[in-house]
Amino acid sequence: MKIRVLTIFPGLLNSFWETGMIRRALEQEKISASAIDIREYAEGRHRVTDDRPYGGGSGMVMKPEPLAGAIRAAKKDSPEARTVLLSPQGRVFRQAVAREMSSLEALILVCGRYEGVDERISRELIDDEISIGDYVLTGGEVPAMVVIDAVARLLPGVLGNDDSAETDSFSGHLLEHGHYTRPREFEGESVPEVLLSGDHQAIESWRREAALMRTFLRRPDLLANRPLDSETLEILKNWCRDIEAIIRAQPLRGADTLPGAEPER
Ligand code: 9D3
Repeated sequence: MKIRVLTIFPGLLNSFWETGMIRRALEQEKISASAIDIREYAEGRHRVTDDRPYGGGSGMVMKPEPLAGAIRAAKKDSPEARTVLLSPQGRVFRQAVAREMSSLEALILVCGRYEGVDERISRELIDDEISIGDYVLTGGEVPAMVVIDAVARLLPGVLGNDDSAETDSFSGHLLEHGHYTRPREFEGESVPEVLLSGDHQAIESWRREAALMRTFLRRPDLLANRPLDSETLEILKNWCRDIEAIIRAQPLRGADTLPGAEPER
């Protein structure tokens, strides 16, 4: 996959290209990627890329001409590319969007700065607009790195293990169980016994239940409106039974009203 990032701060991506999975993917030519300085397409001695908004107001807008020049040059270099603008107005980036993008031959990522880009750019030269979530950033460069990171790890041969991208937690729509490594005891806390048992079936059941409990407590939205497999339903029903047993075992007025209870504060 060929990736071009158009930005007025190409240096922001230097350590990104030089580190970890992206570095290896570049070295192994699973991807080709680089940042292009939009300023190189700006005219005049000062190569200005922003201007004041028509109609007034605070903040600046990215001028259309340098952006159009940079996008057209990138498109000429990879005519098959999808051109994506990173902007707070875009559709929200999710794993499904990453999966969809991972099948593209080429990707041009346009990073906005200031208040945004001139609307005529998004109308004419942009195929898709992406936001990484509902919080305010200062520009599209960090979102571009988020997109590249999520997409590149899905490409065949980029992660060491070819199928680990698919077995990862989001593919199953659950959070993962906790992970443990040596030592067996760390600052008074032990590793769950079952993980040391060598009983692979018991370990597998424990992990499923731990993942489901963590998801239920932290991200119940991931469980709602989703078809659950019979094994998951069985675990949920067992929790229900346990919770009902606890509730039924309560005296009618609750332990806090029994003689000897702590007075309420
Ligand atoms: C404070 C400025 N805001 C006015 C209420 C609008 C605004 C303009 C430009 C907010 C953020 C930005 C810069 N952000 C991006 O370019 C951006 C972004 C983001 O801020 N959040 C999540 N995803 C993205 S993708 C690009």
